[in-house]
Amino acid sequence: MHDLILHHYASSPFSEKVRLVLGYKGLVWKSVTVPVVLPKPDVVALTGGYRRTPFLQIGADIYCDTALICRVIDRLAPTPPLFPVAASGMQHMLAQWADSTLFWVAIPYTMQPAGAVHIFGNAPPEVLKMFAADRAAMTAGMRRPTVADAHAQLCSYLGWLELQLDDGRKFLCGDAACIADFSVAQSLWYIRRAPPVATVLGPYARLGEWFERLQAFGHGSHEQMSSDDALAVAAGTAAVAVTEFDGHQGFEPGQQVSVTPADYAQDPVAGTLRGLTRDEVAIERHDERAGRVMVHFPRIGYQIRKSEKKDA
Ligand SMILES: N[C@@H](CCC(=O)N[C@@H](CS)C(=O)NCC(=O)O)C(=O)O
Repeated sequence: MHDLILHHYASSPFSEKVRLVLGYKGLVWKSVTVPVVLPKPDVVALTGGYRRTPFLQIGADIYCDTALICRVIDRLAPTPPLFPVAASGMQHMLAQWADSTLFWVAIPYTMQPAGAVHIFGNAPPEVLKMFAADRAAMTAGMRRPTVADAHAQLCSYLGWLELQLDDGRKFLCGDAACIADFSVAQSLWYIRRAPPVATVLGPYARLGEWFERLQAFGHGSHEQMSSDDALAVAAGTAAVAVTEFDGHQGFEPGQQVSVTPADYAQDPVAGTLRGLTRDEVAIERHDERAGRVMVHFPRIGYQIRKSEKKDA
């Protein structure tokens, strides 16, 4: 099997979700550090325009979005399972809620001035300005909660999570960890990075113990890799052949399409449609430096549109 190459940066909560999953599975992986803000030329060479963090590279296959990345990791390393049967359908719904609703309350809450000082450390004011401008452009059109909204909503959500653990269970959906635990953990991890605002977590003792259990999984073992080397891996490898195609979704294999996140960072990725299932879409594209790559997205949260040109 080719190496698992995670493209990420240290302070990214969604990356922490995947790092913990890699730890849970006890995996060995390569770590490529990507820029926190645009421009991201080496990212775009691999993804075709998707700028969000993290993404997973396996040879010339690029997996975008942690929902898909976690499924791919679980497929490659099924033990211990990330989607235990006993955790039922609820694990998926809880994970989706945490990745969207909880995340978009945890971030604005943590980024209030008292928290931002800790998140950015000694970064000069230009860096803060650049970051704010980048994220404002990325979320244009989204109504983000004020700090007051975020604080109130966060307290409700933390109360719900505490209640979920009320019967003494070890993890959110039972006695084994599941995808929902990792999705919720990333937001709490981010809040905890800013001690003056992390006091909000204080009253939730069970949640605190649960978080320590998650943290104990660690990050597996990894080695640093340069983005140049990651590009060379893609260029020197053939993407896996995608064969599954659900012809009932109004698309045909070989069609030119674009795939775009439906929520924020709506940068379309254009390519030739190769794979389509209920859960996943795969498009093939060519880049001067990365060569032929297959870029995979989850089906949920992404819009596929036909382009004009047809593939031969
Ligand atoms: N639905 C995506 C969301 C990823 C996401 O929003 N990541 C943040 C970082 S934690 C991001 O992309 N920020 C902008 C950037 O890194 O360029 C996923 O599950 O991977």
